[in-house]
Amino acid sequence: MGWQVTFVYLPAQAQRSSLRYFTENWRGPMQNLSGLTVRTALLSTAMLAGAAQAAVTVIVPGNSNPNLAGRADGYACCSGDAAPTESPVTVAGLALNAGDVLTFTVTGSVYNAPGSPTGNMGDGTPYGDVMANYGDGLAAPSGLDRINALVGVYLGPGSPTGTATPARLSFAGGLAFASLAPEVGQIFFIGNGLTGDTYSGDQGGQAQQFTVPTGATRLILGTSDGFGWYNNSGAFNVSITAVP
Ligand SMILES: [Ca+2]
Ligand SMILES: [Ca+2]
Repeated sequence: MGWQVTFVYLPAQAQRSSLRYFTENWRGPMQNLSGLTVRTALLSTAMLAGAAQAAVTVIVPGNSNPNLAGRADGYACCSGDAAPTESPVTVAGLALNAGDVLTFTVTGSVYNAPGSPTGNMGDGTPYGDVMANYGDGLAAPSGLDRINALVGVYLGPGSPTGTATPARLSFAGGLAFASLAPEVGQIFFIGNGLTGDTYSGDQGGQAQQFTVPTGATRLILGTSDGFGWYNNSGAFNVSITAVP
């Protein structure tokens, strides 16, 4: 099922009575009518739906600790952090369906201490396997050699606290993946959302695709650090788009 949209470029003499000219000369798409160029374009309903689907934008402060995703107020973690003060940011206004694919546009920088952010933007800075696995229903990524990067986690409606911790998602294979399909409760690297690496000064590349898992009702965003998010500085500006 599709929609047909026709773009007609009329010569000057036809503009005076363009509708009449059009109806009298129309014989179908892709015709050249006495110098008239008639072009047609087919837009699928899916494309129209996608065009109508605006990106959702959120601010993610540097002190957003992903280990506090979905935790009740007062839950403490990670040497000095507690909900809600260091809680990560729940993306509002984004309907999640299993199998949906999200892409991210990220600007800004964060820093794992007070002061000026490093300027490495979403992909952060190499720092060894920085994210400790605090568990309790949320699994830190393993082999993620980046501090001060944007990370996310999908959750269902309930708190992860007291539930089984899923396996850690490994990033030992690198950060230039084309797509990623995390499970609920697996904290994952997003970076700047592109295959390029802002640490290397590369702000280009392809948009990386993040699949929404079964059971996810919330997307929650934070930053990568090892402990003590409370004194972190800077912020990311993140736009999330569902690929039609
Ligand atoms: Ca810190
Ligand atoms: Ca990147």
